[in-house]
Amino acid sequence: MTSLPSKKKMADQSLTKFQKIKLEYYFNFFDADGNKSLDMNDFKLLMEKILDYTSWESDSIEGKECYEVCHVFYEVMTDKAERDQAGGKVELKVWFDLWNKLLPGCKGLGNLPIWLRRLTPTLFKIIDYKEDGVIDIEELACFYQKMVGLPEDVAQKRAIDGFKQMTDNGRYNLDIHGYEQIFANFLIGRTLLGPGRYIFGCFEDKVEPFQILQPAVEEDDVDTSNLKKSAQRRGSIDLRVKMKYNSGV
Ligand SMILES: [Ca+2]
Ligand SMILES: [Ca+2]
Repeated sequence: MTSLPSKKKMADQSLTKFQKIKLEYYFNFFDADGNKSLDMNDFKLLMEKILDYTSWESDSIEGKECYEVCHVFYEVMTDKAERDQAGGKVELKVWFDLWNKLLPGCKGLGNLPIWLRRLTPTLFKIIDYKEDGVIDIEELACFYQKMVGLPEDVAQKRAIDGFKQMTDNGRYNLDIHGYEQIFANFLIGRTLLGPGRYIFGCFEDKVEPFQILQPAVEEDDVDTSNLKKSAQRRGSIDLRVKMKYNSGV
């Protein structure tokens, strides 16, 4: 006679639609071939993409660490799917079910299992390609464009907006400690509020589908003479973002 209320209470803690939108972007990051299912082929493709983006050698400390963290992630996820689901496919439902179990009562990344917790500092290192221990606006824009796949002009504008939110208008450095807190907000935040929606730079595309985006800086306005080698490898995005940020766009 008294079992129904507890079931209702559990349902109230299930993922909100905003959390599902955010978590789908996280899923898409790992779904390197884009077929809406995670498997070891995605792991191989993602590692190639990361090494190409970061210029880490596969046998470097960073490359090996990234390989190990990501490999464990894919292994655990596929093992879970083997155990819990017929066919063993890690599709979005499995992903949402996982977070539905983990997030109720979760206060921060420290409450997550280690194989998920270790992904966050790995992501931070990938974004921080200048290796100075803080993420800057140029790095964020590069990540949005090259690793998330946003169009260049969208990536630049989103990085400017996101950086302001994630640093409280530049008041704080976006170091690993700040990034982990924002990542926790990305996972745990049940509403639109908070800087966590900028982790993958994409959230606004879903909640504001008719948003008019700022036009990209014209090619003629960009002085590319001082671009360093690393910026050239990533395209001219660094300099363009800096110009837009400085001009207050
Ligand atoms: Ca896939
Ligand atoms: Ca940096």
